[in-house]
Amino acid sequence: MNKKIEWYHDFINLKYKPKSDDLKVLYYFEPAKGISKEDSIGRIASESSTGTWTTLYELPPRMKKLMATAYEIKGNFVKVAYPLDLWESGNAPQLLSGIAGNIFGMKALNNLRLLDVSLPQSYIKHFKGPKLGISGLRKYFKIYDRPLTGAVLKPKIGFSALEHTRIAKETWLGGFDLVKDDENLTSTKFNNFYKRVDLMTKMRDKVEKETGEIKDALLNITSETKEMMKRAKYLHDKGWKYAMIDVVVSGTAAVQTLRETLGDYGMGIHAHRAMHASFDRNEKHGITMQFLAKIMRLIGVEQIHSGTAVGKLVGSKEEVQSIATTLREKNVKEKLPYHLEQNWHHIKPSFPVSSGGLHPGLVPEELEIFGKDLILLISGGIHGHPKGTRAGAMATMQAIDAFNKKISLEDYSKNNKELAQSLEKWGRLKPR
Ligand code: CAP
Ligand code: MG
Repeated sequence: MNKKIEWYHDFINLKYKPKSDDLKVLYYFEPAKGISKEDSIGRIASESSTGTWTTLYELPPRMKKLMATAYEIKGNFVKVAYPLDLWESGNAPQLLSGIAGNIFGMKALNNLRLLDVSLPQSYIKHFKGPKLGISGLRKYFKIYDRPLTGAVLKPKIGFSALEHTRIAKETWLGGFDLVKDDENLTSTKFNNFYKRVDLMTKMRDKVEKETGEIKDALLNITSETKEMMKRAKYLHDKGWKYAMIDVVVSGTAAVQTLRETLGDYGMGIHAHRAMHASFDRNEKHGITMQFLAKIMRLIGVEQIHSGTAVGKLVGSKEEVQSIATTLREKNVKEKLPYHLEQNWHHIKPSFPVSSGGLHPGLVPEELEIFGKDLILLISGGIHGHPKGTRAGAMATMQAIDAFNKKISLEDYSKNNKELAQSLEKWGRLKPR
């Protein structure tokens, strides 16, 4: 019985120096009881590349060159290098099926977390990245000195298309740039997508004329892929700059397809991340939000929800800042355990989106965390303003002004009554 039945250890070589066109992945791992570190690491590298659970009768010579190599182990962290030839050009789902696939379910591992991937130029050159990028969007809106602002209608779903449009008008007239659909609002009996777009288009034109400002909306096209393409065209025909997609539930393949479609129209994607917390919330297992953000920037969304640190949903300050770094910077330096180095080459930056439980009193802290290159979504926090949506949006814009002028909200609110009313209701509350 001393015949070799496994070849997992063939996937470990601590002397290996990754090649410049290798893909490198950082994992956190915890072996199951009775399994050594080497046995679990070998399984990670094997199952995510060319391996199987046992030795085989024959292997073509090519196989050696395609195997992944675990090359650095520090405590419970391991780095694995993957040869470029293992990967199909421009195929995001295939990458996930490998480095984020079966390995999460292996019995030999109690926990496994994919923290980050470092992608070589030879891999990213097959992806387009964002169509417009932060500077393209700023140029479109002619806004350079503050975050772009927006609000989701609340409650989430239930308004008719007409009611929806009336609230949108108030949001825009309060000074916001964007009005956003909620993640579970698509096209329903009581609020048909096409009707909503028709009414919103008329209202946008009216408000733009009245204010002289550029107004847009994040209308949710999430659906079966061909229907998404149809909805994208409809938005383009009506002159919208964005389409919104729930990117996790739609999947990377659909997002890639829509990046092509929308890119041809000169439009950008707003990426909502509904369902992300099912795989990124457990700190020991699953996939980080930062990794998801990286894949989405690669495919080419203009902006993606990144958490707030101070609002109602999970995500620490370090975590949201690491997501923002991945999305916005050209040359990311390694910062363990958050991210590996990444040179983005031709790929433009994307905006982080902060949303969830925000209100004007939290604006200074949020801008301190993210800086101004941000999409700031304040929803319940404007529609719940004591004087209504328009006053809530005004209070938010006043809070941004105060921050930019380095004046405290309390002082600024002396001459800005909407901000004063907002502070009276919520103060600096951090909702849970
Ligand atoms: C925010 C929101 C967003 C979440 C998404 C909601 O509403 O519309 O979907 O912010 O979370 O439904 O909760 P409020 P994240 O501003 O009224 O809380 O950005 O973390 O992905
Ligand atoms: Mg929502």
